Amino acid sequence: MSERKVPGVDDYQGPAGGWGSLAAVARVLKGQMAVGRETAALRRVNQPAGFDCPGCAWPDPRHTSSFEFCENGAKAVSWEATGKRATPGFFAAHTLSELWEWSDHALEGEGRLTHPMAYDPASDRYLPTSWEDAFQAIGAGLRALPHPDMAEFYTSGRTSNEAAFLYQLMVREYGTNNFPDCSNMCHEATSVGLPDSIGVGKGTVTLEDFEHCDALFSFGHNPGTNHPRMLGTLREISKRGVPIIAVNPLRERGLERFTSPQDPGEMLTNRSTPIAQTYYQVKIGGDVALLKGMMKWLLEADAVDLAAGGKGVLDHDFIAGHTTGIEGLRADLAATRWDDIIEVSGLARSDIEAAAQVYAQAESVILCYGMGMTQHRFGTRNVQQMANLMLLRGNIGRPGAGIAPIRGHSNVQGDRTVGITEKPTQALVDAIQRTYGFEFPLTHGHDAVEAVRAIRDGRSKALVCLGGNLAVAISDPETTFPAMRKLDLVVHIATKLNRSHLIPAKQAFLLPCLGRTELDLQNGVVQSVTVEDSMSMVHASQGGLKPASEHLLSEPAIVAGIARATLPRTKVDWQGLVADYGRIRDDIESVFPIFQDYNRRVREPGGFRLPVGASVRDWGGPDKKAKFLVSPGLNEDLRNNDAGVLTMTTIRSHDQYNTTIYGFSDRYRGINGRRDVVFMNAVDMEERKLVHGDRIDVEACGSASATRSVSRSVRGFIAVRYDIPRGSTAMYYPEGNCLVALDSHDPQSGTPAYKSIPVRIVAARDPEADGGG
Ligand SMILES: Nc1nc2c(c(=O)[nH]1)N[C@H]1C(S)=C(S)[C@@H](COP(=O)(O)OP(=O)(O)OC[C@H]3O[C@@H](n4cnc5c(=O)[nH]c(N)nc54)[C@H](O)[C@@H]3O)O[C@H]1N2
Ligand SMILES: Nc1nc2c(c(=O)[nH]1)N[C@H]1C(S)=C(S)[C@@H](COP(=O)(O)OP(=O)(O)OC[C@H]3O[C@@H](n4cnc5c(=O)[nH]c(N)nc54)[C@H](O)[C@@H]3O)O[C@H]1N2
Ligand SMILES: [Mo]
Repeated sequence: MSERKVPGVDDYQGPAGGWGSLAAVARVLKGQMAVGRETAALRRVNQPAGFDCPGCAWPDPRHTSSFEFCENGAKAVSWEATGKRATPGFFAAHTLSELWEWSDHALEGEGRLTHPMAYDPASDRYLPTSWEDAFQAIGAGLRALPHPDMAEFYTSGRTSNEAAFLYQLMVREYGTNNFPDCSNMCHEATSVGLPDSIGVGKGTVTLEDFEHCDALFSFGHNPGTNHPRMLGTLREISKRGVPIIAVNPLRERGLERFTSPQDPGEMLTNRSTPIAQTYYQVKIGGDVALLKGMMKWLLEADAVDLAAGGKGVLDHDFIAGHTTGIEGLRADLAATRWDDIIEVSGLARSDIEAAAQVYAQAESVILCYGMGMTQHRFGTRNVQQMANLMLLRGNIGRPGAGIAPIRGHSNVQGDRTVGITEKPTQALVDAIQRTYGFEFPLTHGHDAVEAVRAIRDGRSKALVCLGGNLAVAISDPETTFPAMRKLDLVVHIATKLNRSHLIPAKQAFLLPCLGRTELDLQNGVVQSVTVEDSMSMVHASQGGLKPASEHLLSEPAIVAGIARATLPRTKVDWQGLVADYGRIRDDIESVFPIFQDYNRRVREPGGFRLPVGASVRDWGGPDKKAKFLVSPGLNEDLRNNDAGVLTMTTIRSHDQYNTTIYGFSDRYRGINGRRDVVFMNAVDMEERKLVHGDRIDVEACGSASATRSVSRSVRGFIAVRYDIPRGSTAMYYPEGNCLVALDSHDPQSGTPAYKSIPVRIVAARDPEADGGG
């Protein structure tokens, strides 16, 4: 095939990290008009007395190391600490309809919000208002609803434990459990899948375990972009000679080789450290087939070894003493045919067996995974089969071994721990009753998809968002955007302007809050908040910068303001709690006893670890056993019998943080200055008579397009020939969200199937049409 030069598409040959990382940070800082604020901020990231990096939830080496350089963190911090401001003057100059035409990048690029604003339908603009007027109007709006279940309370995962706790308290006293949450779109398959199998919906490892593992499996996550500090850990593991096995349809550079900006030797000589020893380019959605293939081999090898008088390949003592359900798993694996495993995974039998061998030979294995496993219609089943694999050799609950879901937002795990859940337990009802003297219903509320459905159907009339960009993050904008316009009341608590804020209801409020980097003073006393990372470590975070505007309030103060105005007969001393966050922590401790001695322990360097039963082989439940869980089949719904159908996954570029688009490059994938790309396999392109750089249309089909008569398509993007398995294709999130029907989600966890969308790709009907960008 003659290779055409496509503007902005190159073959990136370098490692992850290295000088490119430093250059990229310099660019972002420049773009954000550095005024010294960012650099001051960067020195305080993840220091014992600094703030928690808002970039990701990867833990810090005891939170005491000197500043660990991370491109992702540097971007997140400078994006928040920017010198730019979206002032009332800015809002006076632009109607919302006008702003709607702006790109997501341009909207957030206006900088930090400075004043509480209220929507004025007559002029289609946000106008400044006072905090007290805003609170009163919001309170009146919420009280006017016929039933509390007609309001939705969304949380995004940057919210601190203190703010999240107050928020769930307010919502429960108000009377609903409608807690749509960003984790419903993220690791919900973990929160739902793992408790049934190991008794807890969290990871079981600590950072120390990575120093002792003998093999590491990485399924469906991209640390080079999304958790760059993890590359340091992977690099140490690789240097110890420990095999790292990557399972990912795309060859992600961060999983291949890394030059540590921390290592002057590597930086000066341009050397890099190889990461993955073996890279399995599984087909999208083929992971369960691979996992079942590995387990099938392990059972067979075990039988052979036992017959020869050996002690077997499985950990029989562990299985007998700690688990139930192995017989069901055996039967399921016996019924699973190699031919199907090979077809669905797209991998050779010898490769699958080799992976199983590495697993079997390692004394202690850690398995990490991310969105490539959870965001499928079978996300929960994926999670449970990974747990099965780990249980077969007792790889959970001992040093150097365990399962490690890699969380996204820096406090998404903590928010759940302190009560942001649509499925409250009787224990929570009792604890709140005991602490505050009010009761709330046990009935389940709405998760993210259910909340949008309720809004679509007119069952919910108000939406309050503590951060995030729900309308853009969730699937199906064609349903979501118009539905949200029909609301009576919308409240956004945010740092920067985004598209969700441009969908006004009858009444809409945009309330600007302090960010992590900023000094939070209450009654003249500096406050700190706390967060929980991916490994259940809780630690304090204290911002030091002068707030972006004198009109900002902290998230806890805003929540308390809304609560006071909404709940005239409240049982909670909102003002007292906000005056001293230590008191909020005392209350968290009284509602959640696992936070025992919270205020003292969080002051210790590095904070403390919350108990995780499975880490010490306490599996909970009446029988105190971990469970092998069977899910028959290999997710055949992904075997596109219909000729011509490809499976699309949606991924993050290197220059974005979820819906925040920092820039238009995706350095490690060779993309520069554009986002209108679809990564395709060369044979799939040939079959469609496409060449590299051709304009294409992508149309969702089958279950993704679901029943509604909406055509789900993306037009005029370009086809990029890429190293990805046949039948699999990828594009960026959120550009791809319009391809996912709201009803296309994992039935167990509700997680939208963002990563397995059946699509057809054809040459663009209008080849001159410009793709989005
Ligand atoms: N810089 C930056 N950092 C971030 C974020 C960000 O947007 N930008 N987001 C934060 C958040 S909220 C989250 S949840 C995390 C997300 O971090 P990741 O979990 O790394 O998220 P994704 O970019 O969605 O990438 C998922 C990976 O899964 C692979 N994949 C796709 N489909 C499949 C599949 O079927 N099987 C397998 N095995 N792999 C598959 C993709 O190729 C990709 O490498 O990162 C957090 N950190
Ligand atoms: N197709 C597709 N869709 C996806 C995904 C995917 O992989 N593919 N991933 C999903 C995942 S994993 C997630 S987590 C969701 C993310 O969904 P969200 O969490 O809703 O989205 P974010 O883009 O992280 O939110 C960004 C906004 O948060 C606000 N913000 C930033 N910092 C703060 C703060 O400190 N306080 C407050 N109050 N506001 C703040 C800013 O206004 C910013 O515009 O998207 C999901 N959607
Ligand atoms: Mo996430």
